[in-house]
Amino acid sequence: DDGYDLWLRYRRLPQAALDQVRPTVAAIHWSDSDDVRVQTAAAELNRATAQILGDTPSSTATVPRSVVLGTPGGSPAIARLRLDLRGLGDEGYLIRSTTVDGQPVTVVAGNTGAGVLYGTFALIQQIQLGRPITGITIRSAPKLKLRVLNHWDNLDGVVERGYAGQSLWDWWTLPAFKDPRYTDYARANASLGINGTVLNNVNAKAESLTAPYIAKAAALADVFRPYGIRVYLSARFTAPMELGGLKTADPLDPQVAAWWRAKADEIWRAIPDFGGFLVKANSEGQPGPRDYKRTHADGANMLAAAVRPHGGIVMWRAFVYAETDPEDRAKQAYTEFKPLDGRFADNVIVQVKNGPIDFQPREPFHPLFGAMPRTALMPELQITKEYLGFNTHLVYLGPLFAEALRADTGRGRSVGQVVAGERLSGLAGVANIGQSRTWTGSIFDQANWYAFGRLAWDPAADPDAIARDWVGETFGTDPRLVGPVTAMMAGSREAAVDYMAPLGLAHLMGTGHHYGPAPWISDLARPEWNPVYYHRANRAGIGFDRTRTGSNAVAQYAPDIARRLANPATTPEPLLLWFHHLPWDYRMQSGRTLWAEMVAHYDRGVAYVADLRRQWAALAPLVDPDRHAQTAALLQIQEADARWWRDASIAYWSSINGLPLPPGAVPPEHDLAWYKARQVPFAPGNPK
Ligand code: BDP
Repeated sequence: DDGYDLWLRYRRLPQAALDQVRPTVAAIHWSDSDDVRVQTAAAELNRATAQILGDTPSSTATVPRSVVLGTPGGSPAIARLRLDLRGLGDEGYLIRSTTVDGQPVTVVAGNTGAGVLYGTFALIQQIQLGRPITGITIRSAPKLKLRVLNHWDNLDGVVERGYAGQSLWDWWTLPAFKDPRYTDYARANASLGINGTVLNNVNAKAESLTAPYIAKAAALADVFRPYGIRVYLSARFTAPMELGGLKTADPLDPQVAAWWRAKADEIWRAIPDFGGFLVKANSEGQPGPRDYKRTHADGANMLAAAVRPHGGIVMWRAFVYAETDPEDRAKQAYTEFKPLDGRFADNVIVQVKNGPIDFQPREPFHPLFGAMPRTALMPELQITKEYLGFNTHLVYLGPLFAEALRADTGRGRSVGQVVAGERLSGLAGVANIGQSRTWTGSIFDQANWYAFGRLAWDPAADPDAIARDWVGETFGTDPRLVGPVTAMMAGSREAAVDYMAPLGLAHLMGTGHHYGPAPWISDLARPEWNPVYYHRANRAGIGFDRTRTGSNAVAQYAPDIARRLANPATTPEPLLLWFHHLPWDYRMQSGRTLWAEMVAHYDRGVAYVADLRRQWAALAPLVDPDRHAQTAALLQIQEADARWWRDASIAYWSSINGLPLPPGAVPPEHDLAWYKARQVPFAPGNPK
C-alpha cells in the first residue's frame, strides 16, 4: 500500500460489520434531474460500497431502495419526504434513517447537489469507521463559505515550499490530457468539503492569465466542477503591463481597470464558475498598488469591480513586510491594513496569515483578527510544513490550526467566530500536495491536508477527534492502532515547538531552506531576515520586547489581551519570549530558571520523537509493510534532526549567555563551530 488512496481507503470490512452494513446500502436511488454533483455522490457511494462490501449495489429507480440521495428540487423521492432542510444553506446536508413505503431507507439530502455530495462522503465515512448507519440523524453545514487550497505551484512545475515532488498540474499536457489524478484530487477535497483551489503560486507569473493557460485552467475546472470545486488564479498585479503593453498598472488608471475587466470577461467565458483572484501585492518584491502610491484597498477594489459582474471575489493577502519598518516586522500588516478597515469592496476578503510573522511553529494570533470589524477576513494556514520539518518530520498540524482558530481576540469572539461572522468568510491553506504517490510526501502529512479541510468546515472541531477519524480511515479501525497513533499525533506539534523554538521563540532556521537551526545568522542584508533580529539574545537575556519598552506590538491587540501580554507574569509561557526580553535567570512557573526551562523543552522535544519511533516500531504488526517502513525511516531522520536542533541551539545559547548547562542536561554532541559549518546542501521547494 503506497498511500495513494489517502483516507478514501475503501477496504473490505470485517464480516460482522459487513453483515450490518450490507442491507442498508444494498441499493442506491438518485434522480437524474438532480445536478451533476448528485451523480458524483452516487458514483462515489457505489465505488465505496463496492470496495467495502466486495460487491456492487444496484442503482435503482424504484423500490426496493436503501439509500436515497438528492435535493427536494431535483428528486421527487426526496421532495415527498418533506425533510426540514432549513439552516443547511447551500452546502449543508442531512443524513437520516427513515422509511419510504414502509421500507427502511437512509436519506442523504441537501438544498443543493453540493450538500448531497458532502453528505454522501459523511455517510461513507460512517461506514469506513464502523459507525452506525441505521437509526441516525446527522445534520451538518459548513461554518465558512470559502474553503480553499492555495497551491504555490509555479508554471515550470516546481512547487514553492513543496516537499511532495513536482506540481500535480501538468501544464505541458493540459488541456488535452486530463490526468486521472486530477479527479482523485477532487474526490479527496470534496470528501473534506474543500470547495476551491488556487492553482498557481502567489508569487505569480502574468503568463498564467494568457489564453493558453486559461484554457488549461478551464480543463481543470471541468474536472473539478462535479466535485463542487471552483478554480481561482493568483494574479500578478502588473499583468496589464506585461501582457497588455500598458505603461502602468496603477489601479486608478481607467485603462488598467478596463484591461482587468476584459481579462475577467475572457476568463469567465472559458470558466463559467471561475471563483476569482488571489493577490500577493507589495510583499517580498511582488508589485502592487503601493508602487503607484495607492492603497491595498485601491488595488483590491479595482480587481473586485472587474470580477463583480460575474459574481467573482478577490482574496487580497495581508502578508506584507517591507524595508520601511524594520523596528518590528510583526507590526507591519496591522499598520498597513488596520486604517483600511471598511474600505474594501464587499466582494473582497482579506487573507491574513494565522500569526503576525510567518507560519512559525508557534505564533500568537494575528492582531488584525481583532481589529477589522468592517472587513471580511480569511485566515491563511500553511499545510505544507515549511517551518516544521518539511515532509520528513511527523508533525500533526491539527492542534496548531485549532489553536489559531480558537484564539480569543479579546472582543468577545475567537478568531474562528470573527471570521465566520462575515458575509464573505473562508479559510485558506497552503497546500502540501504534489506528484508524490503519497500526494503529500509522507503518509502522516496527509493528515494535515485532512485536518485543514475538516477545520475549514468547522473551525471549532476538535483536532484530536479529527486525527482519530483520519487514523481510522487511513489505517483501519483496530483500536490497538487507533488509540496509540492518535496519541502520537496529538503531541507531535508541541514536540516540534520544543525542539525547534520553545517558549515563543521564532524564525531561528537557516536561510532560504528554513529546515535546520541557524539562530546565529546575523549578516543578511535586511535586519528582519536574520534570526538574531527575532531572538535578541545577549549576555543579559533573550526574547523580543514587544511591550511599551520595546516595539509595543502588544498595543495592536484588544485592551484586555494587550494588558495581559504586556506583563511576563500574565503572558502564556508558550509565548513568553515572543513578547518579552527576559533575563536568563527569570523564574518560570515550574520554579526553574528560564535557561533551565529552555533546555528542558529541548530535551522534552527530543524525547518525544524518540518515543514516537518506539511506539511506531511496536505497531508494525498492525500496519501494512510499505507504509510502516516509510514512516519508520522518516522518524529516524526526525530523531536525528530533533537532536541537531536541540544541540545546535543549546551550543549557541550557551555561547551567548556563558552559563553552564543545568544539572543533568546532556551537553551538545559537537561544538558550535561544527553546527555553524553544517550545510543543508539541497532543500526542495526553495524559491530561486
Ligand atoms: C514565506 C515563504 C515564501 C512565500 C511567502 C508568502 O518562505 O516562499 O512566498 O511566505 O507567503 O513563508 O508569500
